[in-house]
Amino acid sequence: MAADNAEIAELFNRYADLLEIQDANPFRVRAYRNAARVVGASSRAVSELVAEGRDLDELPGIGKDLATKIEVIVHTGRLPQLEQLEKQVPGSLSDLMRLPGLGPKRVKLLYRELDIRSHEDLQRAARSGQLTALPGFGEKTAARILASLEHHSTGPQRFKLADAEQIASPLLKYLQGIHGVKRVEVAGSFRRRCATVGDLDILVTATRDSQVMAKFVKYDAVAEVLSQGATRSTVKLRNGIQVDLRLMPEVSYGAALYYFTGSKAHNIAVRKLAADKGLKINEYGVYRGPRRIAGRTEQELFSAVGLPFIPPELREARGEIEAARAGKLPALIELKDMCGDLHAHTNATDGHDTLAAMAEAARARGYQYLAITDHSKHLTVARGLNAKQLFAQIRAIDKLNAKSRDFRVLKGTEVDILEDGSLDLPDAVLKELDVVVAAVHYQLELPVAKQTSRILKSFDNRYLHILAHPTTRLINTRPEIAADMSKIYAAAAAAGVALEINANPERLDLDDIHTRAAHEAGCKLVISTDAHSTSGLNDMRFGVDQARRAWLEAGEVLNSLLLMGLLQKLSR
Ligand code: DGT
Ligand code: CA
Ligand code: CA
Repeated sequence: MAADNAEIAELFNRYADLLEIQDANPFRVRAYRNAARVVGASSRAVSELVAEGRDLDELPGIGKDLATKIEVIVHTGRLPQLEQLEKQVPGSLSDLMRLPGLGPKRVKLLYRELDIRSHEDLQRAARSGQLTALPGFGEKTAARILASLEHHSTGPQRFKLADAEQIASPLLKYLQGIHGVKRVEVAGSFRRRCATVGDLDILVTATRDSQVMAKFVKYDAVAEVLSQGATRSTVKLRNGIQVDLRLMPEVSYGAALYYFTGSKAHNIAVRKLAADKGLKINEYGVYRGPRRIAGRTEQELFSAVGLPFIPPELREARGEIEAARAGKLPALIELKDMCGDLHAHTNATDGHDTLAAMAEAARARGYQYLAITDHSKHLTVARGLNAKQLFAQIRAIDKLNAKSRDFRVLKGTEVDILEDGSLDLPDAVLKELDVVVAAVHYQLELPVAKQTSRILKSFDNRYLHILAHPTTRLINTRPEIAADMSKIYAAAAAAGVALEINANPERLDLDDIHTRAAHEAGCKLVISTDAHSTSGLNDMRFGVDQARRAWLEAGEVLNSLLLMGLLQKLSR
């Protein structure tokens, strides 16, 4: 099988990293970053487009030259230009670029001056105090680098859910295409929609003559076959993810799906409940003595133990079994309940698409509204807007809105929360906006007391509506800020400030646990994509997943309300 979207994107990103370290033309660097983003976000496997003979230059920002490179990667899994460049600069420098605080300039300096090529080299240099001898590297920087290296190396690598989806989808297609295969489904943490997954647990049913077990281990992306059997095999793919495949009899499919969806703690609790009724549950069914009384579907299994169907997202032994017994399971929010998005960027700052294109994409999704929330001036790397530029955008939005009746672009900002807790734009402009989203973007290492009071202080500004990505974590890359979240929830609830579930799959912030705590503390909540392009609006479903894991119902998320209801609830 050909290279998948994630592999193509990875090669382009690495190439862009090395070009940047070599001070290449910024436009060239941007073109490769854009290609990585477009391919990575594509809902279809680019290798299929190639196989169908489609013109890749239909993809936004992909010209002839990039299209050819993509084809080469699809066919060979390699980017020869990258290999060429790696003869001049070590490819591993690109891993260093992904550490927070290390850009191309610093990585180049580390390499030139101290011959640092890897995480290990860097850790050694930071520990021995060598780093502080370099210009621009103080004690603080060295400490931060050490902290992030440690964060990186803790525990086994888990895969972000969106990455796991990119990996799973061509594999599922491959399995479905095998003769005799009937059902194919991913269970485990993937089905529970956890923010990250450790491995993929796939279940299949098939006819007797199907070659599915033999063909699974022959999948092109398999790097290593860890075990192989008639009904169970485990492989490791090239990108490092492990995949378990189990072939189940049709009569046991529901029981197996249930068993391997987990979580383990949930399963144990339900097994105990069943035991009290004299029943035994395993991956083949529900048994009374030797007799199987259920197992073909999950519904059958739940009925047999006297429970209503419990959605996979709730199966964490966090009170769902008690709620199910009492008939009090929440009616979980769904993607189709969402009426709009409250956090999006345009090419006025660091977004890729125009205001009009973003609005049109939101309308095409069936939304009623989209808040444009470009960055404020303090965030210079994103070319944040000053008051004057924001007023200009406000006028542009008025003009756009004058042309449409059924859709409204909301005027907004993602304003920086400064170190003293004040906001980066004057009240005179904030009061002109429909949606003021505020966020912490720098000074992430403040001690708990300072960070907490900084955020609490920002709530004093009565124009602030929403606190964006409250913990600022980036999954697998940056830990949560040190802040007293329970104080923040209490203050937000009291002040009427809404908290954001940022749906970007790199963030998912608030996560499920924080969201549930915030909800219980009485906070208003929104789900927003933080889209930096029209395709970024598609990330909404990942935020909805986390909201479901937090037990939220439609109506409990402000942007599941129609425009008038939303504006009413947003107001403080
Ligand atoms: P992960 O892969 O770390 O993201 O988390 P899960 O929940 O997917 O865990 P995993 O892959 O170890 O197993 C999938 C499900 O299968 C798990 O939630 C419960 C079930 N399961 C697997 N092995 C066992 C076992 O030995 N005993 C029990 N009770 N359940 C198991
Ligand atoms: Ca798993
Ligand atoms: Ca597993």
